[in-house]
Amino acid sequence: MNVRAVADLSPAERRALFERDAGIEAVRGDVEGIVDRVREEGDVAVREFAEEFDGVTVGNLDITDEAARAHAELEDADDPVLEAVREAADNVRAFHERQRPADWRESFEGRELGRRFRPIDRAGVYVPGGAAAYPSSALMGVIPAVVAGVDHVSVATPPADDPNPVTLAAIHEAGADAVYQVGGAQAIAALAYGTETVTTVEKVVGPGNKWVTAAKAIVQGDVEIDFLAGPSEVLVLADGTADPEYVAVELLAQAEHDPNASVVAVTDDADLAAAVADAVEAGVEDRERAETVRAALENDASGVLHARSMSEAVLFAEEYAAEHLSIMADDDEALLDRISNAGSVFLGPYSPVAAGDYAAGPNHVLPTNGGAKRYGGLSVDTFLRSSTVQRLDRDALSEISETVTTLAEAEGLEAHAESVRKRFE
Ligand code: HSO
Ligand code: ZN
Repeated sequence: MNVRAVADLSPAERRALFERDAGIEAVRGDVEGIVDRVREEGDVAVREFAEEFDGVTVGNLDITDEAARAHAELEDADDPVLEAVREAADNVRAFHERQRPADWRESFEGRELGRRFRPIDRAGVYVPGGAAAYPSSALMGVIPAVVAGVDHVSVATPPADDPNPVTLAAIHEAGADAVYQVGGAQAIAALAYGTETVTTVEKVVGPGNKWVTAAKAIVQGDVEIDFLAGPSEVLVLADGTADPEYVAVELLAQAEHDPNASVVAVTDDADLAAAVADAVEAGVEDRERAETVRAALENDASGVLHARSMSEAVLFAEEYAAEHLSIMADDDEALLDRISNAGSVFLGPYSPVAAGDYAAGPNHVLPTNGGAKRYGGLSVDTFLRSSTVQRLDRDALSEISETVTTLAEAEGLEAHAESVRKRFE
């Protein structure tokens, strides 16, 4: 990796860094065809796509009992991976329980006003399988829905001849009510529109590849979705006090997710920048997923950048709006004060992104592609909706009656005005 100066980035280089996208346009046409077929033909289409794309002949699409069995088997074997799943689940649950908003009622001069939060009835969580089987994503998708009080949480995960028992066990541990073996765009369509086997849901969430993401873009509107998530990203904001090895391992870690992952370090210290670039280079070769890592590092949206000041570095970070922002600097809290655009922030040398990816508690389903400028990651709120409540007594209505009737008449809505006056005849 060579070091580039933020100030010298060309417009094209800036665009590559700041205008990342999930790459769904290239597959949108194909995905539309898949979604339509599932919508029209239900289980038959889902089975055909499983043969075609996953190379699996599926029997029953509903594998809820298999997930429970996988969990029980790991439990019987005292498998340490199940123990890790449980510990991670406990931390994620505890963090999300703190997010449950309380209903409130307050009196504003006789107007009693309030807000109440209710979970949606049914949520669908996509859990990737195949090459990127992530039991951790099962926890991150299902637990907030369960904590929110969603009545029926279903999970779709790709079919396999030998399904990953840890993923199934994590889905069960997280508390899913139904598990279906269906993957890709067809899974999103099945959750959105329902099939003979798959129950329709109000909201579909969870990360996936570009086919999954394109399907979410297509069904959006007919059902709610969380957001369109692209490949993983990390931005490390560091000053001269940071350990270059720690910065480098953050870049290498998220780079192993995807050849299209974006990994960036930005610092005001030229020596640190050079040391990070060297440490990244030194760290690639002996990696198991060296090819993926190498591709991600060579991505136009990745790099080691030298800023003229920490202020310039902060401005860069704000514009980048990273999924994960790691701050390794002397006064990290002062830098954090100046940051608004980040999916999740990791402060200090002992908060690697991997801690949050698995077990610290916060969610790892986060906005990518600059989405952090507009919304936050998965949370309990994702599965709630709110209603407002109002009760006015006679005096309170009288107090605002003039305002209401004046505005109603200004809008030409005479019956609105009358509905208020009637109360005082
Ligand atoms: N870093 C990913 C989540 C993940 N990491 C799952 C490991 N497993 C989200 O961008
Ligand atoms: Zn990760």
